[in-house]
Amino acid sequence: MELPPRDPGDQLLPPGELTDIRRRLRPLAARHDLSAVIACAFDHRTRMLPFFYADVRMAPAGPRAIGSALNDSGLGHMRIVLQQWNPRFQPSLMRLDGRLPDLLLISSMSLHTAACQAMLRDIGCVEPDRRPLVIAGGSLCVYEPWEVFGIAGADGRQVGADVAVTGEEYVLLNLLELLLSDKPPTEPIRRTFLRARDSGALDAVPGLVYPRTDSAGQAVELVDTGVQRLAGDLDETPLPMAGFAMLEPPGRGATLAPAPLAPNQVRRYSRIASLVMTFGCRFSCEYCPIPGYNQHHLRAKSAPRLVEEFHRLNSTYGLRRFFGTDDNFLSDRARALEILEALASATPDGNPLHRRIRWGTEAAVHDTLTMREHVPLMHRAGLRALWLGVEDMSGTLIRKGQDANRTVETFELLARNGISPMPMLMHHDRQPLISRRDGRGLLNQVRILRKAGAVSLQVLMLTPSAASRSYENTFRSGMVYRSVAGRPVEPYMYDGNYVIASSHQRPWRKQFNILAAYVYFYNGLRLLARLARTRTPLKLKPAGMQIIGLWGLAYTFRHTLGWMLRLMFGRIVRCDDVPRSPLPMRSPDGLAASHARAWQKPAASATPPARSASVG
Ligand code: B12
Ligand code: SF4
Repeated sequence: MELPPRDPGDQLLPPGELTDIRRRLRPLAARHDLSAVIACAFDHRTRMLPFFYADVRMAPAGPRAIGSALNDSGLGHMRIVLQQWNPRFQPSLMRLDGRLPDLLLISSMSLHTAACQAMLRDIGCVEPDRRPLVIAGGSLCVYEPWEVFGIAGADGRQVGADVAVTGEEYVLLNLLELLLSDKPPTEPIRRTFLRARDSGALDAVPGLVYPRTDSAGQAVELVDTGVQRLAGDLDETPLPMAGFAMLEPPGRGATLAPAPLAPNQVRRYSRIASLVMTFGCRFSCEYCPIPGYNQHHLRAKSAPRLVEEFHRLNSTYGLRRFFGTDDNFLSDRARALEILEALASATPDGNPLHRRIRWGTEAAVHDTLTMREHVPLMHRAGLRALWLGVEDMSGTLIRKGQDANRTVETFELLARNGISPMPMLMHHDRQPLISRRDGRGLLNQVRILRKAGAVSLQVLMLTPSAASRSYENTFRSGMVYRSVAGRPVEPYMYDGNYVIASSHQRPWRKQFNILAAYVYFYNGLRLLARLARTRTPLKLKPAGMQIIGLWGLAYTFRHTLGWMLRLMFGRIVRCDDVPRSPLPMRSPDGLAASHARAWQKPAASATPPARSASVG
């Protein structure tokens, strides 16, 4: 089931409200000398193709957006710690200006649940009176907020976040405004929070999940204040520059360095800068939670605002390579054209912007083809790579107005115009490795795409995605594995690289097929061929991607080969139920919680069932 939308007319924030709350917060924050650390959870076991390189060489936009929003609202001392760069970071040991910060904000994707929970366990060791207010957020909390509560701590007691934000910047600012309006200057903010929580004041802030605790401080149930209101006009979000100025320098230490990464060092570690341009997609694939998350709205920044962001990030930090965090950049054709034209013609400080920036993003094949006459404009705007959701060209899996011919046409068109086409394929039970009669086979399709100009390759196994329409049925059908050869399926394995949901008689062959596709695409011979053919509009890019691909392939083998052997020889135990919150969840009125799985009744029981480390 998708996340439930708010009532029509109440899905977007009133225009100007996000700007207003930022203004309202500044004088409030000035009265309190608050400090904050934002930690981004990252499970290093996920390092492999097809995200190898981008996973650690692109400082994620979520924690940076939160840092920029807090900075803009007047919070003074802040640091952003990326576990991608600081794998040994321990929140309990962090000190900012010689003291534990007032706020610990943890950002996590579902894939990195184990790393997120480890940080929560660690900060849970600090005595409650000294502990920072712990706020969790990011897509883990949007889709499965219960994962940050009721975690078994070192001494057997439950630990967890104080509150989960199931939405974007505005929800956090809304919470802070509530707390700071009521906080005496000398009171620790966590104490203010606990007072607000126990008085029911948090219920007025949509987009939170918080635990109700017993006298021993143990969570007995979760209260869900509902789905967030979305910022409809993304120009109202704070500019993203500040987020880069507070990054913790990479290192092996458990604590914080005395100063953040110097501005002239940012580009060295974050080779790519992700940038929010648009949100949402006009399609509605049943395995994708994105349209539901956006309550079926398409949201965007204006063209002048994007010109300003690209320019300021380039001039402040020397950043040159960008990645638009779009779900489907070309969903809104008119808006996309406006942005492209502005980027192609912008001359801030007198020099053409497009000469200094290169960017890539995601789009659908169909939408790209309907804009075929604008592909040269895309190139003039600095666009150099387009990740395209090809899925399965035969249409067996999904139809989004694309077929093999249209896909090939799109790839050739982009490649001719110097834009690298980057295919994203989805492998599934019904797709063979090779097909002699038609083009259904995985390798057949990789071959066609390679010939049409594909520069990189992404092949992911169709894997259930929380809050997508097909999620529950995939579990109920018995396809999803709980464990294989005694090894539990953990959250970090839900990335599409592991075969963890299949009805195939020999699922190891699916795992083998993915590896085979990568070996077919990334190999020494192909690298040599690409090096010999650099006089194309794509120049050295295909060869460069071969090198990154070969490097990532070694990691992919290391991580998934053992899993393939388990699938081959081990016993597969399947999930017999859908993962759900072990703690009862309810809305403030005692009705069904918006972020609980749809059929999950608000339970009366005050005793949470025991947690299990495995999924399912
Ligand atoms: C860019 C991107 C990537 C990049 C990330 C690179 C990087 N280092 O940044 C790459 C290509 C590597 C990638 C890979 C994957 N991705 Co990805 N990716 C995205 C994408 C398109 C944009 C992310 C982004 O920067 N958004 C912009 C920022 C500003 O938004 P945000 O992160 O959501 O943060 C906002 C809120 O969540 C909140 N917030 C965030 N953190 C915090 C913390 C606190 C304390 C608070 C209060 C609030 C808060 O405030 C922020 C500002 O509004 C999103 C979809 C989307 N449009 O968001 C998917 C998305 C994050 N990816 C997703 C997935 C599943 C993956 C993969 C597993 C591949 C796959 N199977 O699809 C891999 C995992 C790789 C890995 N090892 O981590 C899912 C995550 C779902 C989940 N339940 O966690 C998303 C949401 C897409 C989806 N299916 O819905 N991805
Ligand atoms: S086209 Fe992509 S982003 Fe849009 S709904 Fe389908 S999978 Fe999601």
